Amino acid sequence: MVNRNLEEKAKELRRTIFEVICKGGGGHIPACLSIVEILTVLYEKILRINPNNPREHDRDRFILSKGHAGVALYSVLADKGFISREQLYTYGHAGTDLGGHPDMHKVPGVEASTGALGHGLAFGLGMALAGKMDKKEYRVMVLLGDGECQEGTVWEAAMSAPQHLLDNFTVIIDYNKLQALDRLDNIISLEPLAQKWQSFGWQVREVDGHDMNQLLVTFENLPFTPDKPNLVIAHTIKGRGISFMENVPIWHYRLPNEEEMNIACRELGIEKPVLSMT
Ligand SMILES: Cc1ncc(C[n+]2csc(CCOP(=O)(O)OP(=O)(O)O)c2C)c(N)n1
Ligand SMILES: [Mg+2]
Repeated sequence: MVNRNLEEKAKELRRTIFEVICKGGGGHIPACLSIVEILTVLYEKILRINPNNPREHDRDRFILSKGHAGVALYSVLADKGFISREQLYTYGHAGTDLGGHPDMHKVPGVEASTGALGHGLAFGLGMALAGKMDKKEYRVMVLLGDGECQEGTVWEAAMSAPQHLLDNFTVIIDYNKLQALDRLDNIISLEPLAQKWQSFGWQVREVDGHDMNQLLVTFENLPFTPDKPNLVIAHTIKGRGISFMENVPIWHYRLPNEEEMNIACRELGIEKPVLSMT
């Protein structure tokens, strides 16, 4: 069962993401808000990682393939102690190592440099395959955007993983039904999504991606079946937690104005961020 601590963590993560992006002067708020519960459960309960030794050989690997939500990853890495709170708030300011897209060579805990969509799955597949070949116990998890699934590379890697019997490999799709500026269904629909992956040889589960009980039970039951890679389709709401951003495409790029910031802060239960000029 999810305890209050986990609920608090998720609430805190939402607040931090909003604050860091507003203070940094840019970023993708709704893309970050749709994965808050997924990241909270993974980093609090599932991933075997060590902030004191981020490159420990036998660690689990998590790849945020939808790298434009990098601030969500930075925020959780700061909470776990991979980076400091001070460093987190350098985001968007001159000289920072925390770019708009995460860089594995600059930020401890970032396993793959992502942002050009469509590469995280193949990257993770290689890690999972290496783990199997080396007879290691570590698991690899990759979080994809649903719009990202329109990239051809996703399907090449999706075809390959079952061939290698990679039950140590888990993909999570953040199925918020929106890509940059429209609904997926108006551009290229993914449906029938679960059946597509099943037919490629994956074990598929569908969950409410904001329900941490469901997420926890699902991740605790990995692997779903021996010798098969795992797919979790997480139904989410882009912009979850800020009413006027939820499911509204234009917020993919926008930053709130004064009035919108007041409303968002009220809903998140925080003070209005002090914006600095750098
Ligand atoms: C290869 C590539 N093409 C285009 C972009 C520009 N881009 C950034 S975010 C985004 C939308 C992605 O949608 P989705 O994967 O559903 O992520 P969400 O914003 O819903 O989290 C696009 C097209 C990119 N980063 N990489
Ligand atoms: Mg999306």
